[in-house]
Amino acid sequence: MTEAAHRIARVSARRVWDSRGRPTLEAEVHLPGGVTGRATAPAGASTGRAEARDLRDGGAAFGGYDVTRAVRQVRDTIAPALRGLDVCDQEGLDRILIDLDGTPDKHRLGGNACIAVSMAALHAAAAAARLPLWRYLLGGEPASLPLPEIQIFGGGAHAGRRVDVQDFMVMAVGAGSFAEALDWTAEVYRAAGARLADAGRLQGVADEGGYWPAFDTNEEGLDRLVRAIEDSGRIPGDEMAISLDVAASEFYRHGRYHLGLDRRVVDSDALGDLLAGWIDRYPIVSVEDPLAEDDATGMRRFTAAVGDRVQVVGDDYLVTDAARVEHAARDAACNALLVKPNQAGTLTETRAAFDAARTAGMGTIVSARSGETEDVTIAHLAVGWRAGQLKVGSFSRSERMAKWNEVLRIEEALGAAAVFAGARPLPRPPAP
Ligand code: 2PG
Ligand code: MG
Repeated sequence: MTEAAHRIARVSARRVWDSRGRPTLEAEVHLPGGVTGRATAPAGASTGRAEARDLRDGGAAFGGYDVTRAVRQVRDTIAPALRGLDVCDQEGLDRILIDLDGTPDKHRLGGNACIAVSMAALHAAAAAARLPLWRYLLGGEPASLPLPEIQIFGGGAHAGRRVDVQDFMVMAVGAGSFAEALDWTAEVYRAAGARLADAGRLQGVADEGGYWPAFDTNEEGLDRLVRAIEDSGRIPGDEMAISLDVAASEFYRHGRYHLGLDRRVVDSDALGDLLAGWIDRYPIVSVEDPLAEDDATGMRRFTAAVGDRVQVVGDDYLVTDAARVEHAARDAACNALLVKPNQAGTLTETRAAFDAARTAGMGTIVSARSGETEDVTIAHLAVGWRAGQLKVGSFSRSERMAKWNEVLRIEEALGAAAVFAGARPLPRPPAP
């Protein structure tokens, strides 16, 4: 492959539709000889305030979510700037996007335009090297398959605030392979649905495919998870553990936490105590955004109280930002990073946050957004960057299953070389 074959010939963008039926931006990077990379921007619902901003049209059409302005930015501003550049120089390309945008939150070009182009360029570079993306990223390093974190019940902003906790998830900490982790989760998902149906409470699914949380209290979600794990024939804790995304910024107002379902307004310490009580009583191994993005004291206190036993994940709190990760590591405000490329806006910045977490000894969880498409880039990033975990939503709806299925294919391609991270990335691996 000659140098010329790596020079970007054309960058294009179009509007496609995401899993919520909203417009989103898809970018393509074309190289000479028909080699192409393509990627689609995902979109969050419970977004951190310091995330990269999507560029949306506003107005009446499609609820204001249209992306024609972002598509135009790719066509008129980004494409001419990238033409002729070496597609393998991801950092150089991303630097141009950052400089062209010139704002701290990428609102001029749009975080959606930037991340789609950044990921499309990576796909094109891998295609030019004639390698699957995960293998291109590994660059000869041994692969590691992430422990999946899979939602069973959806809540919070993904279920009309029906319950306060956003994600009730399971992690197959006792599974021996990625494929086995999915087998076990499929049975838990089925068992949870069967119980809800028996109780006359099966009311469809939330945004990420987890069952709609027709619960009387937040804690009922935990009870139902444990029963579903047992019904599926797995041992709660040893084989199948629980993980929560509290997404607490969503119900934090004026320094207090408003638990709508439980009809309680609590302060930071009380919410921390409530969650610590759940950790004592249920086989919970991971809690994401236990306190709000502005509640650094609460995050520090919570991590000091339970961080030796459970993973405390920063999502809204860290927004995939290297400086924030370094700060949180110094403060011991959490011990794991949720890695969402569109929070950063380019892959280079995403990777910087990832590396900062790894250097600080923090866990790494590559994550999808609640608004997704069939794009499977994050499955490749998780394997290619050797992340400890992968969070994609539930075990239904094809925008979710596309990612799980992609990792299955990678595991199969690795054959005997496949090493599964299992529970190793977690602070307290359960006894075998
Ligand atoms: C999260 C994500 C995925 P959203 O909070 O971790 O569950 O949700 O994409 O809406 O931010
Ligand atoms: Mg989250």
